[in-house]
Amino acid sequence: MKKYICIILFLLLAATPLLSQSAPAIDENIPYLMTFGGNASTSWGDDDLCQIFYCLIPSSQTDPVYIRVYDPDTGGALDEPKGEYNTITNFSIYAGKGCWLDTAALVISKTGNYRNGYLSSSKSFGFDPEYDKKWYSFGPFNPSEGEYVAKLGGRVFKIIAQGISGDDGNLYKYFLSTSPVENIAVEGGNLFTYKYHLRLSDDQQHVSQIYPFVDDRTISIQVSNFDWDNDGIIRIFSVAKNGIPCDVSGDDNWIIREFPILDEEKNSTVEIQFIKNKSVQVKNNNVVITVRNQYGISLPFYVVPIGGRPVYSPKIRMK
Ligand SMILES: [Ca+2]
Ligand SMILES: [Ca+2]
Ligand SMILES: [Ca+2]
Ligand SMILES: [Ca+2]
Repeated sequence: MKKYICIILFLLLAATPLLSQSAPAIDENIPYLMTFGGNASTSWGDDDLCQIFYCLIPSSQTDPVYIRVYDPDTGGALDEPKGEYNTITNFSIYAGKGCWLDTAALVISKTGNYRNGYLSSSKSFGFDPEYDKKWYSFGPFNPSEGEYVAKLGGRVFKIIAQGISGDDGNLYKYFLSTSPVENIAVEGGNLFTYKYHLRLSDDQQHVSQIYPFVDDRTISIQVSNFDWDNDGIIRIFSVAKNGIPCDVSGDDNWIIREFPILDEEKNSTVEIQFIKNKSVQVKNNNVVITVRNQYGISLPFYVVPIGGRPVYSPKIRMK
């Protein structure tokens, strides 16, 4: 009997990470997502004033889901002012055919119709104490409204956060929930993006990480980072890479570095780790990260890493 209790406990513990469906996820250890107002300067860390995330709902989920946004306003707590707060951010949820498949988010530049699919729900937020440090819930959404993507095993909704006007930084988080009033994870659900706009911690001991998935067509990856402000180190981990350093950008520029991908790394998750500068404190550091394959197609970052975090194997690297 004891043995079975142990097995059940193990299964419960093993299942726990699958339920961390916030973006950023707890395991990523990133404080907030960020999007600046439509008139902001890119030197504040947001290269295109727009962030596109996707929610993956497994086919097993038939009950409605909600996409919840924490602190959607720009003002009060958490956010980053430039002068007076005057920023409007629009959050829009897209569903239906084309919302994932034909998206321009697959390439790094924000060209083409990245708003493909049909607009299911939309709301703009400005300086609004009603939503300061509070959750706003979009939905309910019937999972069948999402675009069916066979290779992802489920249906996809898209959420676009776009800076409309103003010049301040909006910090926020997402949660994919089965409830409109609390965060209850969708079993087997996930969130992913092709271009991660994020805020690093002010804590110099802080380490964050994100998890691009490398598919079987990839023979090399280009890791790009924007406006890193020389804040510490970026390292790459995988089954074959044990913390290889990646060059970092300074103020208001992109740095692109290429790394080969071995056969053993195909169809697996890579970890990109952000280690804060321990000698100089860089505060309010907003950065943008993309990873592209040799065709220039952006790879997805999943908040719940596919297959779990990579574990480095010295034998693979030796070969
Ligand atoms: Ca302002
Ligand atoms: Ca706020
Ligand atoms: Ca905010
Ligand atoms: Ca920055």
